Amino acid sequence: MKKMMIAFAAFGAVAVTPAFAGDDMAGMNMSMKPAASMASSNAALTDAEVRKIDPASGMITLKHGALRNVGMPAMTMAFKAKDASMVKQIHEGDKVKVRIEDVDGTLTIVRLEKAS
Ligand SMILES: [Cu+2]
Repeated sequence: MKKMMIAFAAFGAVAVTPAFAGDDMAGMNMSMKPAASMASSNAALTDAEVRKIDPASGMITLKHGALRNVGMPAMTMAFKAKDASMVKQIHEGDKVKVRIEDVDGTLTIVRLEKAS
């Protein structure tokens, strides 16, 4: 009887260890996802200058530096502003820092800060 108990205890330990390891891995994956998305929202900002603002369409024309994440060299072009509030907080000629991302196929200003 004593031998059976030891055998059960040993079996139990072996069976439980991989399960715990699996939970650990799942926990790590869960905690890494928010970190990855935070890295995305804190991604590098690119210097740009506001050339034209069209409040009606929510488009902002920027003379922008190279945008590595969307594979675009420096140029002047219009972008969709993610929030209408972006259009209100800037004026033509302002120096800004922006994050441009491809949102469902539309190059969109997802972050906009005034450069000081
Ligand atoms: Cu461009």
